Amino acid sequence: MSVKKLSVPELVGRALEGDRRAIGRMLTLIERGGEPADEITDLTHPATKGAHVVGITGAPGAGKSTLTGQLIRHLPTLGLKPAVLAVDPSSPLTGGAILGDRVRMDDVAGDGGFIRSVATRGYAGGLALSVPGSVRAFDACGFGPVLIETVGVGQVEVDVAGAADTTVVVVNPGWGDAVQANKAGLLEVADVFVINKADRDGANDTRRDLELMLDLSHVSGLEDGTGYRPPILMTTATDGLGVEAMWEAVTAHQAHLEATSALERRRAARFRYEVASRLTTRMERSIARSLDGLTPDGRSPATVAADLAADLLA
Ligand SMILES: Nc1nc2c(ncn2[C@@H]2O[C@H](COP(=O)(O)OP(=O)(O)OP(=O)(O)O)[C@@H](O)[C@H]2O)c(=O)[nH]1
Ligand SMILES: [Mg+2]
Repeated sequence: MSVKKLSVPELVGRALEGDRRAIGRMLTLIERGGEPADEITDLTHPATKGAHVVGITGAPGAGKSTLTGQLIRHLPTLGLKPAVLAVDPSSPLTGGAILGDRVRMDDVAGDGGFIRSVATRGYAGGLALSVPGSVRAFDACGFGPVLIETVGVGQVEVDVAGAADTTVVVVNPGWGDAVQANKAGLLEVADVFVINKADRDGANDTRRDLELMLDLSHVSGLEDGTGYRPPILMTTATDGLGVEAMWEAVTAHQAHLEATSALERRRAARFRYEVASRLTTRMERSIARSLDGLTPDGRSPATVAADLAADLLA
């Protein structure tokens, strides 16, 4: 039977048993939002196991997908079952021409992992709900870590960085790249820096720039008073060089979070952010409904707004 014909509880039941088509369908419903997505949230929430969530972000073309592709190969050798959420990838995973679509991307993950790409277009604001929803679904289905690839610019980044336990910021060698990352606000969210394309000239200059900026700025880990300083790793993602060490740095950050109460704090903040996003969505819908067909009736706009607000919050 097609998974499309299943009720939401049946679908989630199958997904939790590991049925890949059911998982894919469940993710589609989460991305669409609305009542089925809320129902899935209620059903998957009790099954979560606290998977480590790792954001991989950086400028377009920095090599995020290539790095993610290497991790997808490396992590199963450590006994892990990774899932990837690629948010609006403009280039296919691993950067090669072989991976044109989702089905073939999924082949790369093999039976051990799962790769999902989400378009940001047409989902204005929706990512704030669909990203945590998808992460929760992967976690409930036994995947971990969950890797989220996203281009580090604008609101998408804000929504996604908030969803991760550990954020990896990918920069490239070359004059000014670290400065650009700083300008884009990426320094503050970085828990681990990766200078990818280390096969190119200037990797050591970039490392020096980053060290200098870390000395001068208030980066996330130093900020929380635990004395954590984001390490700087070098990788050549196309050859897989440095990828194991990069993962060790990510794991070390996770251990740091667990040893301090930082993990709990981050997850509590993430929970609040998701609740706030859900509240905003509900409020916006209610507001749209009460504005529908509203016409001037002699009362001032301030009075109309106050009266509507009283109704909405009643
Ligand atoms: N020389 C070199 N090229 C690399 C390396 N890693 C990635 N590339 C190449 O850089 C290009 C971009 O790589 P992607 O992995 O698609 O980069 P991305 O950050 O995912 O890009 P977007 O998703 O478009 O933002 C591809 O042509 C890769 O083959 C590396 O370590 N060295
Ligand atoms: Mg990419």
